[in-house]
Amino acid sequence: MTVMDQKPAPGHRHGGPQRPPIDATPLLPETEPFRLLGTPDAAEIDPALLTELYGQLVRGRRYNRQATALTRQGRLAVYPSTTGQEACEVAAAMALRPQDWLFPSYRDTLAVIARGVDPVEALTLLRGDWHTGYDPREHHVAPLSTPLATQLPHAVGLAHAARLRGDDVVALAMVGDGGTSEGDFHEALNFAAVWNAPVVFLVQNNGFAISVPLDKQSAAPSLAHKAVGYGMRGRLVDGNDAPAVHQVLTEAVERARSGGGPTLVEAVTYRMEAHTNADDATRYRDDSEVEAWREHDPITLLERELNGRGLLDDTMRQAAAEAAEKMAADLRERMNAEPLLDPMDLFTHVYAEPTPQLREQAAMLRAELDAEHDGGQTDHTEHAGAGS
Ligand SMILES: Cc1ncc(C[n+]2csc(CCOP(=O)(O)OP(=O)(O)O)c2C)c(N)n1
Ligand SMILES: [Mg+2]
Repeated sequence: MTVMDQKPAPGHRHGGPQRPPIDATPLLPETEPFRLLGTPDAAEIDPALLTELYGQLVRGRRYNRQATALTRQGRLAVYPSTTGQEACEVAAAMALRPQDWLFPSYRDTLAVIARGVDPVEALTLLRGDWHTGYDPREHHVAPLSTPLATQLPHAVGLAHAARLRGDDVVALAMVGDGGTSEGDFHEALNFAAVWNAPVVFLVQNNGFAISVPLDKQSAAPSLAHKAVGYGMRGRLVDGNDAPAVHQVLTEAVERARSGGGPTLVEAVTYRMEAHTNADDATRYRDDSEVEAWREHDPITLLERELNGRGLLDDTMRQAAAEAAEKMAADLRERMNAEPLLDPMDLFTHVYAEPTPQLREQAAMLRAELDAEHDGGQTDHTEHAGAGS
């Protein structure tokens, strides 16, 4: 007998009604990205929130520029810029409470520092100095994840565990449009919905996965529509409208907190720069497309609103620019200092029990370093148990 010949189990979906039909309509995302700026509803936004967002966006843009400059100066190995995506980064961090957790991708350094992580420590991985430069437990920020979408099941696991323990914790996981094609995306969303886990997924649809444009990545009506197949609410928001992203994420986070389950938010934005400093975007996209998006820049949109409400004068503009400049100067100075590194640290904290291969490699490296230092000016012997 083959599987096809077997009778369906009682209660199996194909063997009879298992549960009442679910109306998918409330799960469906907006047909047009949700916006606040430039709409009558903008008048309702708290002025304090607008000015806070403005300061953070200006600081974020400056951070992006400084980090990119550091790659050119050989001080940073790689930097995936979020120029043009600052609204998503900042709003993600601001929607969370201190006890919540952020699960960032490699592109989300800005969200990480907006959450309170030291701007230099946030770059340690991208400098190639250490696996993660900050203690994830200090600010409840998971390591920047380079393997696409692997941070998503981690976020679901943490959120589910917190719920089982009765802890008031929401996890917000960030991923790119390309990351939504990964198996981990599917597994994370499926478990999140089945378990009703307090987790929010933020997809920053910046149009590209390196050189692959969205229309070659997905045939879905929108990436937010993917939520419906898992039985989860989908939301579509203009990712360059900072107060709109802030509102949608805050609603999703608070919904998760109150037991309302997970949400998938797609923020439509644009990657203004190349994938990283190691990429040449002119090989696969037209400059005119980039120019068109300049009209929809998150800082310009916010400035328009602030000006319209008389909330942004020259003094405030200057204060925001000066605060950003101070942060950049500090970043420059500290990133230009030679880091004190022990190459043997490569093997530390990789495995609790190092494999025989790792032990062998560690011994080789130690021998090379000792030889280089002419008989061992640097003592690496303390790392004999490398990997532990
Ligand atoms: C599992 C895995 N496969 C492939 C890669 C190589 N890779 C790095 S970035 C990237 C594109 C990701 O695009 P997207 O998810 O849209 O994020 P963005 O870079 O636009 O923020 C790819 C394929 C990787 N890091 N991990
Ligand atoms: Mg992308």
